[in-house]
Amino acid sequence: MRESVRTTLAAVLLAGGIACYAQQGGLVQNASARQSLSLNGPWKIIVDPYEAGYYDFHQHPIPDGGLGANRVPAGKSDKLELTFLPESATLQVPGDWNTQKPEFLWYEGTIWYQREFQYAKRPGRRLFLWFGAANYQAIVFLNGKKLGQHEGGFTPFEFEVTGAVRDGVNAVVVKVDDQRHPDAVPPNMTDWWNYGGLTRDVKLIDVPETFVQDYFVQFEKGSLNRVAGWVRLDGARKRQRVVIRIPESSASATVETDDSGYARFAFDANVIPWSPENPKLYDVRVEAETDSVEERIGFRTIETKGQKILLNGKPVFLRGVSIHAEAPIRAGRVFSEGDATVLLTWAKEMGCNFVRLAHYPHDEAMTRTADRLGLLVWSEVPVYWAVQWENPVAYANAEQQLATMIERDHNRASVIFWSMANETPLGDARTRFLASLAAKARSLDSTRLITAATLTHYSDPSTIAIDDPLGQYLDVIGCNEYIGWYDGAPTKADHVNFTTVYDKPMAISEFGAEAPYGRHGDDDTVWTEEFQANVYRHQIPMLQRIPFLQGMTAWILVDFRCPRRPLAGIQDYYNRKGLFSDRGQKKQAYYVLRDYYRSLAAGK
Ligand code: GCB
Repeated sequence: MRESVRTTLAAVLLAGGIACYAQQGGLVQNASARQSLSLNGPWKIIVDPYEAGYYDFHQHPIPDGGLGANRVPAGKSDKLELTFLPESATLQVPGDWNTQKPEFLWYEGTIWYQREFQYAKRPGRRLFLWFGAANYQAIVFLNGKKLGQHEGGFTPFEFEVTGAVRDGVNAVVVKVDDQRHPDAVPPNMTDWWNYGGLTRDVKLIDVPETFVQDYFVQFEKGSLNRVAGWVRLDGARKRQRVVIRIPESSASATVETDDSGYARFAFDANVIPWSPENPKLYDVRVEAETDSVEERIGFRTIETKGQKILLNGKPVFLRGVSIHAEAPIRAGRVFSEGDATVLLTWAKEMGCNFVRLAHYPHDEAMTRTADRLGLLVWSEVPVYWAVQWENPVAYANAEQQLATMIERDHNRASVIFWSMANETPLGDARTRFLASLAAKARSLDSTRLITAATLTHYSDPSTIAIDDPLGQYLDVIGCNEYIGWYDGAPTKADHVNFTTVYDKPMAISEFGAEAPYGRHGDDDTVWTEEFQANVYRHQIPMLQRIPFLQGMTAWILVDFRCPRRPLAGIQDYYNRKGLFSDRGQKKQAYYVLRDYYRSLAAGK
């Protein structure tokens, strides 16, 4: 039964994981650089709203895995119903199901995916079946055997399948279930579309028996000429000599890994620091005796000093915008470099040096493209609104997603913030939960800043007081405020000031107003472009008055689908706070913000 699956998950997550669960810590780093067989393309599907392919009529799991067994009729009298046939419908992977067939737009539940692949195994190689993301729960089978399962819609997971892959034809079956649950992360209620499916790349990664499983390469904290980090090997030959090399700067270090395959390194390197103005990336090679891997990495430092944020030792003001992982024009979840380039180029052209990737880890293409284009990134886990703060299952799940987000992107220069949460209600249990997440993030990565988007409140009618107790666990305090939209008229901003109890920088992580593109009226008429632009015009002087403000991310770059937004003829199930429409048209507010960001960039 569903509940028993979820309870087992809790037990396993709390116990630190066992083999049957997808490997989430210790994933193959830099998966895109690895030799692999892409499993993207058309997969057969079976829509299964009752989960009849997994549970029998009394709701016990079917012993052989049901559809996961991938059986074919044994002969003409076999009454097999649970089987994929040549007539089965197909869906493209990667891709959400909602935008691939009109009848799936609102679907929430289970869809089974199946595809075959040919493989010629090579001795001495290890194989990993890798998923960029599946929203929300995936149960994975290979050649009729259950490999395990994974929960969390936005982070990669993998299974080692060295022994399970056959020479010749193989079949993968995945049950993907995107039903929402109150104990999940995110919980039931969100302000975005619950796009289901195998939403990111799927591949079979092939690595040597002992391989470079992970590495972290960055400036040593506080230094602009020393590179430091670590490397970890996985496999039988844990002790090896490993060279970390930056050929362009003729810098390298040679280390010996220990019995666990781990070694730290630090070496001088004459490299140009990465910044939005000069997003310089270097080829970095990690060469072990049995394996080597290469990727482009930028070097920069990020820290706070009092109420300032310092990038490469110098104060930086974050001119930002929030972005949902929703592709404009084609619609649907972002999954490619093309999607990422469109969104991030629009942000860059607007004068941004910063983006908030709301409200969950986006496809790796986004952070890699941000590295390339020169955009600083706020990266976030979907600890959103009303999570079950006292529930250890929810905590374990959130921590797992956080750890995997950090693990996947810890070599991205663009990423400067790990965000723990968005708009969570005040309360001791919530603060304990988030403090613990923040401690976990710091233990995994001491080089980046910890933040969260908090809710604001007034200490008197014209003063917003920044005093959320969560602030003590953060480096930068994110604040969402909607003066002019949920909070009064646009002109209210003319009289509001901010105070803080923290000697820390603050970033306004959301502000904005809603208007469909092309809807016009005067400045006081809601749902018009003029009203939205007016909100921005009154926000900017208010934000300029906040001495401890070090950045802002307007809500939001592009209109996005949202089931909570039914208003006919205006929202039509879109959140219309975009500066661009979902068709890529610029609204008036776009120009207000662009002009402000350009003047900031010009130092005015
Ligand atoms: C918020 C949420 C964001 C919503 C936005 C809105 O405060 O953080 O997820 O989409 O407001 O448009 O209401």
